[in-house]
Amino acid sequence: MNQQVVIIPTFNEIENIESIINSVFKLSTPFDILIVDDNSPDGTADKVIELQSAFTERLHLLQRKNKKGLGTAYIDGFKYALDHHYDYIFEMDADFSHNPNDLERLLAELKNGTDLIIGSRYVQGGGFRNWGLDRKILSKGASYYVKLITWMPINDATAGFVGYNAGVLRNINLDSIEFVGYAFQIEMKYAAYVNEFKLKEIPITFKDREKGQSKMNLSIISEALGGVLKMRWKSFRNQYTKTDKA
Ligand SMILES: Nc1nc2c(ncn2[C@@H]2O[C@H](COP(=O)(O)OP(=O)(O)OP(=O)(O)O)[C@@H](O)[C@H]2O)c(=O)[nH]1
Ligand SMILES: [Mg+2]
Repeated sequence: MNQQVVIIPTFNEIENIESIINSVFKLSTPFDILIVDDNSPDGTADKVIELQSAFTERLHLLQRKNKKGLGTAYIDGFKYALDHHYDYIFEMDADFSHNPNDLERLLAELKNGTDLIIGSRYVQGGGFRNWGLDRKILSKGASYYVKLITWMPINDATAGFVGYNAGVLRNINLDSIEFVGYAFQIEMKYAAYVNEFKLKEIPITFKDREKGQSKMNLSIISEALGGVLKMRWKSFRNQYTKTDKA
């Protein structure tokens, strides 16, 4: 019965929340939405609760008490999605950097047998709109660095617009995923890769947030630098693999 769900983590996204929800529900394919909010002081969750009366069955909300980072928000969201038996589970930002209209293209790839589909800025046809040169250099640099250390054949390792076949999330060891920022995105792809799931990139155009505050900071970068080395070590020790595969 349940099919696809888009998980959107939020922290202070009051300026985007209503329009991002409406943009997903406007699609001709029915996607459910799960908002994972970390007690945003701007009242993002209250707005979601208000909208739930219009979209009763399809709009879900997980409220966490404190700001605990994007990575753990997704892990909690994945567990919720698996408990609710969704077949296809997506990650998307609330700030319109990812275009909700691309969800249908991503879903089609999962239905065609890809296990983890990546909306990629670094394949033919992909790119950016209005992103600063500093962020571009950082993102591209991170991707080269990840390839150098992990040998994972993915061009956009930090991409946050991705979809999973539920089997991926059931079979990788979610409890071993420890990172919270860009490194979280890398770690999820790497865990799927070392478990021999089929990863694929299709082009998307990423655009800078127009509304709301950026949450980018230096600790996110330093986490990724050391984190990628640690991931390599964890994979040697088989920590991304479940011993009791479903
Ligand atoms: N629940 C939760 N969501 C978060 C947290 N940090 C960021 N987010 C959300 O995760 C998504 C991506 O975060 P962004 O702040 O857009 O990160 P970014 O794209 O690297 O940087 P900017 O767009 O410049 O802000 C957005 O929907 C945020 O609201 C957090 O600690 N908890
Ligand atoms: Mg953003």
